[in-house]
Amino acid sequence: MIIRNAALSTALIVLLLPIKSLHADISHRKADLAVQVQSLSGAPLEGATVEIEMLNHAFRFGTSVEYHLINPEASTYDATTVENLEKYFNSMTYGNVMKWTYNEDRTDEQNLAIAHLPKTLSAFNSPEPLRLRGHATIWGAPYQVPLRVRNSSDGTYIHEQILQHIGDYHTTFKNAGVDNFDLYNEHFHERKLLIEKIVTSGVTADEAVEVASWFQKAKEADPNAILFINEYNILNFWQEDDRDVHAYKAFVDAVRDAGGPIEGIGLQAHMDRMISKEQMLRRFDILSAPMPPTVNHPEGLPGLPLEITEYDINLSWNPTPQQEADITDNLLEASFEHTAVDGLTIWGMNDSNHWRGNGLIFDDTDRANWVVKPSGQSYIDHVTTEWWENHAGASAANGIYTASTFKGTHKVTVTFNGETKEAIAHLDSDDTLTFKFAATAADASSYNAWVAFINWGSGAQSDALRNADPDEDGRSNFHEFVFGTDPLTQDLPKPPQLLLADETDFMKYTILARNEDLSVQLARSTNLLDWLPIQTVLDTLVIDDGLAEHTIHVSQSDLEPSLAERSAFFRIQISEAN
Ligand SMILES: [Ca+2]
Ligand SMILES: [Ca+2]
Repeated sequence: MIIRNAALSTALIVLLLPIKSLHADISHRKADLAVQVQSLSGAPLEGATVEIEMLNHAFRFGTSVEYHLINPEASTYDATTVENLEKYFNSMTYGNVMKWTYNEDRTDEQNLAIAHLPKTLSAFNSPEPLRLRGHATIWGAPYQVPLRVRNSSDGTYIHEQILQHIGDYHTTFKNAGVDNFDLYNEHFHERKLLIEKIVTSGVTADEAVEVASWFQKAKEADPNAILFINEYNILNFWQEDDRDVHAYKAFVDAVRDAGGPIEGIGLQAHMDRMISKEQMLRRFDILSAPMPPTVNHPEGLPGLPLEITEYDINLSWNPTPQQEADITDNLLEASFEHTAVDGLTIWGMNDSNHWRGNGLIFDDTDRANWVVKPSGQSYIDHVTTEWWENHAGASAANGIYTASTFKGTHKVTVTFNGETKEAIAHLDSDDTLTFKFAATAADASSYNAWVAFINWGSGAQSDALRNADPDEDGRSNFHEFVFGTDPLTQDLPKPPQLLLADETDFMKYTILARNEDLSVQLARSTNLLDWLPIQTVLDTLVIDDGLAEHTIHVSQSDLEPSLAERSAFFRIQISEAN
C-alpha cells in the first residue's frame, strides 16, 4: 500500500508541474531599465552604484470604496480606510456616487470634486496619485435608474433620457482625469427597465444598434473617454461550454459592428464557485480575441483589453478561508499572466464596508484592529512582494547597469565619486536613463566636486580649503580650480591677454578658465581702491576638459562717461555663479 501511494504521489507531481508552469510567463509585465553612467564628455563610467526602487505598478490594482469614507469633509471619514487604500492600491472605483441617480442629484461642481478626490491620495504610498475608474454611466438595476425613467414604458422617451444623461455625464467628466468608464453595466442581467422597453424585438442585433448609439453619444461628449462594457457571471460561468462567455463576446462584437466604440471589456468577478486559473485563462482568450470580419468591417477589428472590475467572493458556496485564498491566487495569477488584462479591481477591502459583508483583504470585526484574511494575504503577497522588485548593482565597463523589472514607476539613484543623482523612470517598454558625472578633476564643474578628485595626502583636511595654498604658489585652491592648474604644484595659469581693439571693441580680454558655474566680472579703478563694475559682453568658447576661453568685450560706451581718464586699472573678478 505504502509503495503504491508513493508512486501515485510522484505521478501526480509529474502531471501537475507542466500545468502550473504553462502560463507562468509574466515577461510582458516587465521591461529592461538600462542606467547609463557617463562622464560629462560621454565616456562610460564603471563602478557607479545604481539603486532602483519600485514606486508603483503600471498594472491597475484597485478597490472600490465609498466616497463618504474618504472625503475629508465627511463626518464618516475613516482614516484606516484611507491608510490601507494608499498602502495597497494604485486605483479606486466609487461604489455608488458615480451612478446615474446619485450623479444627477449633484451639481457639476460636486461631481467634479468627487472625480478629483483620488488625485489627492497616494498610489502605493508613492508620490503618484490614485487612478480612478468611472462606474457606471448606465445600469438598468432598480434604484440605479431615475424614477421618471423607471416608471415610463415609452421606449423613445427612455432612449432620449439615456442619451441626455450620457451627454451630460461625459461632458461633466471630460478632462476630469478619469481613467476609463463602465459606460454600460449588466446588459444580460438588468434588462427590464431599459433595453427591453426600448428594443421590443428581442433581437440581439437590434439591441446592439441601440447600445452602439449610447457608446457613440459618450464619445461625442468626450472623445478621450475610454469606454467599457461590464458584466457578471462570465469569468465564473458554471458550464464548461463557456456559453455565456461566448454570448458576452458576441454582443460586444455586435455593438462594435454597429459602430459602438467599446474599448474595453469589464468582468465583475463576484465569485460564487471555485474557478481554476486555466478556466479563467481560457475565458480571457475568448473575450480578448479579435472581432471576426463582417460586412461593415471586412478586416474584422482588433481584440479589446480586459479588466477585472469588481472582484470579491460570494459566501453562497460556503468557501473556506483557504478556498478564498486559492481562488484569489487563481484570479491574480491568471490576470497578471494574460497579456490582454490591464487591471484588477477588488470590490471592497474590509468586511464592514462590503455589500455582502465579505471584503477581500480585512476582517475588521474589531474596528481598531483590521486583521488580514488568507485571501487578503494572497493579494498582498502577490502585489507587494512577488510582483514588486527593487534592484541594486554597479555600472559595468560600458557604464551600464540593466535591470529587468516591472512596468511602472521607479526611483533611480546613482552614486559616483561621492556625488549622488536621482531620477524617476516611468517604465512602459525598454528604456535607458543617462546620468552624467564629473569623472576627473578637469571635468568638475563646481569647487566641491573638484576637491573630491584631488589626492590631498594624509592629515591635510585644511589643505583642501577654498582659500588654502598648499603648494605656496600664491594662488588659492579656488584660483587653481578656476584656471585648471594643479593645487599641489607651483605652476602658472595662462595670464589674461589684452587683444588689440577693433572697430566694435575698445578693448578685449581673453582668459582661460572653467566653463561651468562661473561668472566673470570686469571692474575699473583709477586708484586701486574704488572699483566700478563695467557692464560687458562675455563670450564663452568651450575648449575641452571643462576649460573654456572667456572673452570679455569692452566697448567705448561701456567706459562712458569718463573716457577722458586715459589711465585706469582693470580687474577681472571670477566667482562661482550661485
Ligand atoms: Ca596654490
Ligand atoms: Ca599650483
